[in-house]
Amino acid sequence: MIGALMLVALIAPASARAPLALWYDKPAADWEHYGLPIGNGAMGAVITGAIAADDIQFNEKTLWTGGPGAPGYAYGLPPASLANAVARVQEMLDRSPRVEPQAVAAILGQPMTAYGDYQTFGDLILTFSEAPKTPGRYRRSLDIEHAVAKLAYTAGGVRYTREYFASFPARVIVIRLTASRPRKISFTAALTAPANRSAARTAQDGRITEPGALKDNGLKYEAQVRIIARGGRRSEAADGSVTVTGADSALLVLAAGTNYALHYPDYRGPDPHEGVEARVDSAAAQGFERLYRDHVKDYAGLFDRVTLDIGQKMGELPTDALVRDYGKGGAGDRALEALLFQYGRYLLIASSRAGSLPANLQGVWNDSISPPWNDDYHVNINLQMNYWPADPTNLAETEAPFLDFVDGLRAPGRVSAQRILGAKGWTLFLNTDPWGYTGLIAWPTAFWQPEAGAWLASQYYDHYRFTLDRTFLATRAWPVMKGAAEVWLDALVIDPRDGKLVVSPSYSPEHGPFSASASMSQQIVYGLFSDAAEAAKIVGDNAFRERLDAALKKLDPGLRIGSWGQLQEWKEDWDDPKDEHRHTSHLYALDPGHQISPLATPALAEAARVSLRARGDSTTKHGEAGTGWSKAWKMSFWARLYDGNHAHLLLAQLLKENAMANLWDAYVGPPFQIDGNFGATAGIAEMLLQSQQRLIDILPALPDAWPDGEVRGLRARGDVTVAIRWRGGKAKNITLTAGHAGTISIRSTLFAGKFKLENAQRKPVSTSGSGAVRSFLAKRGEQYSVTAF
Ligand code: FUC
Repeated sequence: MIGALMLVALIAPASARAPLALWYDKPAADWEHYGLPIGNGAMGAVITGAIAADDIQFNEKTLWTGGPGAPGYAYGLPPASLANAVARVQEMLDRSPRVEPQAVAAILGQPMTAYGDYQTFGDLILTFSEAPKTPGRYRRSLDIEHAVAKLAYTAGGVRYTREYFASFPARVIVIRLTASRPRKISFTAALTAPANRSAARTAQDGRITEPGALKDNGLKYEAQVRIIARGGRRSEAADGSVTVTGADSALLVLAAGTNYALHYPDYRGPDPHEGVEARVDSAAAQGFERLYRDHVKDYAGLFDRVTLDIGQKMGELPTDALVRDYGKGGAGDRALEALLFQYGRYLLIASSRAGSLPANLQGVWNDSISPPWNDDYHVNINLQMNYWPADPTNLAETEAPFLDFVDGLRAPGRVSAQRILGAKGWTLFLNTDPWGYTGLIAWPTAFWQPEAGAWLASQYYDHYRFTLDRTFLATRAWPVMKGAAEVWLDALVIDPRDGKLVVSPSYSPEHGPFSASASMSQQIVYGLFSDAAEAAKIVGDNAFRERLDAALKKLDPGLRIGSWGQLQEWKEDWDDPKDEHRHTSHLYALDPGHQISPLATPALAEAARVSLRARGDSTTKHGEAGTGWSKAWKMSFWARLYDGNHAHLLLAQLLKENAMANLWDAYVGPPFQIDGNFGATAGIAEMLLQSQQRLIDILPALPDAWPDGEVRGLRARGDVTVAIRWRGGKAKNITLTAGHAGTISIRSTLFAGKFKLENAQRKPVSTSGSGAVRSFLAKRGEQYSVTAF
């Protein structure tokens, strides 16, 4: 028996299990639907995998037009104070409760001058003159457990392989070309770039160098590729290309950078030449094996923290077929759902690492010089959503660029708050770029979200809740939160209707009229003030806490139940039950806020449910109801309402309507917009574990479609790492690892029956509480396990 088991183990060791991967049996039909993204945060590339001309489009996050150096750039600031104009709109709203967005934009809007666009850096094109017309056994894949893309095909009895990865430790993109027989690698490598820059391309000693500057703003950039062939011959051409003939294998390393620096007001740093050259040289000296080992160690160190088993079975289908066939039920559907969850984590690691800009609307991947919405940072949902999965799915490190970026908004945001609102503190208004654009644009239905700073600041406090890191709270979160709160201590006005403190003018994102105190505006400010009051207590800023407490007493929290049982979107009962607009922003207090919950505020939770049902789930004939991010947000809303089946329905709709063949989220059809990916991953995490009510809520919204499963490594607020195993829809075992000492409260159906709670030494631990909620005292660093009998 033992012998037989060992034999099985030898034939099929656990590591031989097929890794989580996307794969295709043909080259990409296009970049957007079929390209496979790799990235190390700062750099990204998309692998489309043509045999004869392999076009490796690549990016570096800081290559942007616009900003300082571009004619007319002024950070979006109006030329003179807008305080009087804002007061004029407030008076209009005092007279009449609703004013059309066009009228307000005519008074407050500003031209969007020299805002800029995120740029494609260019393409590294590998031309294989001897490539076959019809290759055999073609396979293009992206292994998301190792973050390696691979292409393989057979021709003339030779198996050719191309591997591609983006190394964070080495800060380069690495490509290796191999063949099953010697001397079979022949190709030409060349760089291309769009015409909106001065590019000087040269090749020498196996190195292509392309320094240049963007015509628009003078931003300097450089790309370098080193081509190291084993065996064969190498030659350089005057056009800056490098040709390799008859080699056994070849290693290519690509690095790119600019002289951008996240530094207001100039946003310029050192010339990129030295840094780029040092990176390619150091990578080339390391060689493929070491680059690969260090990359996988770094990547897996993050990715492997969370595993999800919902009974998925990948089967033999390529990913485009899996997407096409989705909806038939069973293990194949679960395979795609589990893959989408982990793919969101993959994309976050690949597009957001310390030392660069945060993930933008397309993460780091963009093949255009004028991408949709400039591929910027929209802050009325999109940038925020990008970071929703970071803490819950155990990827806190990926928040580093987000935190650096928001820290960096304070300096320009202070000028904007003063010039536009006449207020102290910092904020921004709808969208921003890497150049500190914190002022206004003039698009009537999307230009006025002055609470954006407050929302971003709340995310800092949420990060603190997950980590309980007091140094972070005092040194990073507090200055950001305090500054964001100062704006509203200054800028709130008294509503003549009821004497409450309100935001005015205020606008429910991209929807309806301008009014005073749209629900979302009030909820965001209320949420920030309550978080900041709590934080002030911890950091000992009592004077500020008193100001916040006093304001909170008079602040309208933005929570009203209307005539048809809905949660009102505005202070007046204007909601239309037939309205299917994609934004459901008035549910902010349910998610990501925490003012509404079925346990603490059941009536408001019911009203949120009514509103959500009316808004609908899917893409409608109006076109924009079901953007990817809108569905993803609704997943989280339903999860927080404890309706796992409805959350799952939205996940299914997102997979059917918004997932492209490469699992990138489509806005509606194209364009690709990555927030839906990140939001879906966060939504799945919310279905399995929640912790917003000082309670670790186990399987709060488990859908019927996932009766049995196991998740390991999710994070709960209070610095707890959680694993859950469930059968028949009920938790059977919960493991909690406490990062801090203190009381842990858990809510689970497991407590309905007999259970035991033990520490790592299998000693019983006593619990208090009754029914579904039990508490116990945890020691720092200890692991506890709750098991159902
Ligand atoms: C917000 C959304 C839009 C789009 C844009 C990038 O303004 O309302 O739907 O996602 O961001």
